[in-house]
Amino acid sequence: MTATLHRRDVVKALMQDPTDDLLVIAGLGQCTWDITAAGDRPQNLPLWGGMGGTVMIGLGLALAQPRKRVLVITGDGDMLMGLGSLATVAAQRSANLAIVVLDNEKFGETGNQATHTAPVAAGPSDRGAGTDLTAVARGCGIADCATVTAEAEVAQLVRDARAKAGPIFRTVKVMVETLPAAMPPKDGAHLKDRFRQAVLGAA
Ligand SMILES: Cc1ncc(C[n+]2csc(CCOP(=O)(O)OP(=O)(O)O)c2C)c(N)n1
Repeated sequence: MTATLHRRDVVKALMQDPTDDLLVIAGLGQCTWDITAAGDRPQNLPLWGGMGGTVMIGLGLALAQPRKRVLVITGDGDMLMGLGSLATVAAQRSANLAIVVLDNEKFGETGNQATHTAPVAAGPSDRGAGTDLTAVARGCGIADCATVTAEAEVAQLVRDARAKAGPIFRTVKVMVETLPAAMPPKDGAHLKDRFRQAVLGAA
C-alpha cells in the first residue's frame, strides 16, 4: 500500500494548541524537525541524533510526571532499534503515555535506506511483508494499538494521542518526503535545561 499522509501535517495536528502539560519527545532526524516545524517550545525534547531510546525516555518521563501528558513522536528506524522498550511500556501501563511512530519505511535522514517495516521480496515460504510495528506493540502487551493510514483517521488519532487513557501506540504510515529541516536549538544541555525548567519550574 502506498502511503498518502504527509508527516508534517500529522505532527502539526498532533501538536495543535498545546497546553504546557503536553510534553513531546521526538526521535532523531526528521521527527526532530517535524516537531520544530510545528512550533518550537520548551516542553519539546527533540533527540537530534540519539537513536533507539526515544520510547524509554518518554516512559521515564510519563512515570515521573503522571499528571502531564507525554507524547512520543518517532520514526520506524528509531522504533526498530528500541523494540524491547515496548514490552516495558506494556508492563508499566502508564495511562499518560502515547507513542506515535511515523513509519515511512525508511531511514530518512541518512538517505532513505529501507528499514525492516518495508516489504521485502517474497520467498516461497513467506508473505513478503515487512515488520508490522502495531502488531509488535500489541504482542508486547500494549492493549490499545492501531495503524493509521488515511486522512479521515487523523482527527481521531489526535484525540487519542492527546487525551485517551494509555499507554496507546499508533503506527502512522507516512509518505517518503524530503522536507526542509526545521532546526531546534543545537545545544543539548540547553535543550535539557529548558525542558527541565518547563516541567519542574525554576527551582
Ligand atoms: C546509534 C545510531 N545509529 C545510526 C545513526 C544514524 N542515523 C541518523 S538518522 C537515522 C535514520 C532514522 O530513521 P527513522 O527513525 O526512521 O527516522 P526518519 O525516517 O523519520 O528520518 C540514522 C540511521 C544514529 N544517529 N545513531
